[in-house]
Amino acid sequence: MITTNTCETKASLGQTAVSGRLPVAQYVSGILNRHRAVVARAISIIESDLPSDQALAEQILEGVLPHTGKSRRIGISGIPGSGKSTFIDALGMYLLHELGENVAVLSVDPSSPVSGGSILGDKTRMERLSGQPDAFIRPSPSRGYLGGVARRTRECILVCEAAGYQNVLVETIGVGQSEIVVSSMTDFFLLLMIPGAGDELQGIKRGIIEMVDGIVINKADGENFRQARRARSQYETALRMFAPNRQGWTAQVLTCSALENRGIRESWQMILDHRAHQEAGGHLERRREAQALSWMRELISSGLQEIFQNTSTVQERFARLEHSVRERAISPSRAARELLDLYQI
Ligand SMILES: Nc1nc2c(ncn2[C@@H]2O[C@H](COP(=O)(O)OP(=O)(O)O)[C@@H](O)[C@H]2O)c(=O)[nH]1
Ligand SMILES: [Mg+2]
Repeated sequence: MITTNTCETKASLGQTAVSGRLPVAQYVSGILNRHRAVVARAISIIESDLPSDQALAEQILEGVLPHTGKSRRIGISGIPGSGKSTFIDALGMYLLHELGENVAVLSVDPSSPVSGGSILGDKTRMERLSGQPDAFIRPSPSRGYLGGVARRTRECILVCEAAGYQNVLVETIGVGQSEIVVSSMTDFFLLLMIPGAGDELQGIKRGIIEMVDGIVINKADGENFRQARRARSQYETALRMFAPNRQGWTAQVLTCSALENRGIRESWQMILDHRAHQEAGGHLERRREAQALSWMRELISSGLQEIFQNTSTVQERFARLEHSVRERAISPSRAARELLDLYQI
């Protein structure tokens, strides 16, 4: 036996709590058999910064890669408090109990209090879903990389996919850049909004809208109901100013109340409609191909940067050149050139 329940609890507390490592094959088979504790431990290894774990993570990923690609990858973004966790809780329950599907949730939310790698706020707000055997919920500390999206989220998606989760939902806080990152790793990018919070704040004017596949205005209940309806028609008008995106899809706008469980079915239908559109036009494959290639390029750039910064000659000169740039004794481009030349030698 590979795991016990306590093992899963430990794994969900983050890398520091994971003691010992299994052989690669056991991670791979555990993942493929949807052994939740093993999935959780594999994700901890992927998120780990230890060099020895990085090699193991790569091997695990290589092992599961042939079994990836079958899930619906859905990014859900919105400002803190817009109801993302509540929405995911309701949507997850709908997927499980109305459609008989399963779901994995990767939640990256730097605004939530983090304790030992788990995010307390989200645990409590996905109360119903977190108790379900067919739901896997994994909060991740963001580590401040790329506007709040955990660096390894992409790889975690692959692990969940290999584990046979039909739907992988990625919750992320909307702080500008994170939307770009999440939309670059998902098939459908949903922006959850609330009435009356201001367009600017919610990303409407920052070019985010061009990446959005759908908008859902949440909290359309109580005294917010009318305002939500009004917001919906305003966003619909605003969206008409944009041509359909490259895939020929025009983002839709819906309203819902995650709290009262209304509009969840419709939101899911929008995602399914988009999926059908993507599949009919061969867009899904192209989108994923483009995503994989840009991911590779991104890894090359960050890898090169790491090698560069770890080069001893560069390290020796870096501070001095920074000082000179600050003093305007040397131009930034000249300083950069000197450092790059050092690296090339
Ligand atoms: N009235 C109302 N409140 C909601 C709704 N969805 C979420 N909330 C509340 O909004 C607050 C923030 O929700 P949460 O899901 O944590 O938002 P997140 O930060 O985007 O994940 C909580 O107090 C929720 O109970 C909704 O549909 N209607
Ligand atoms: Mg949340």
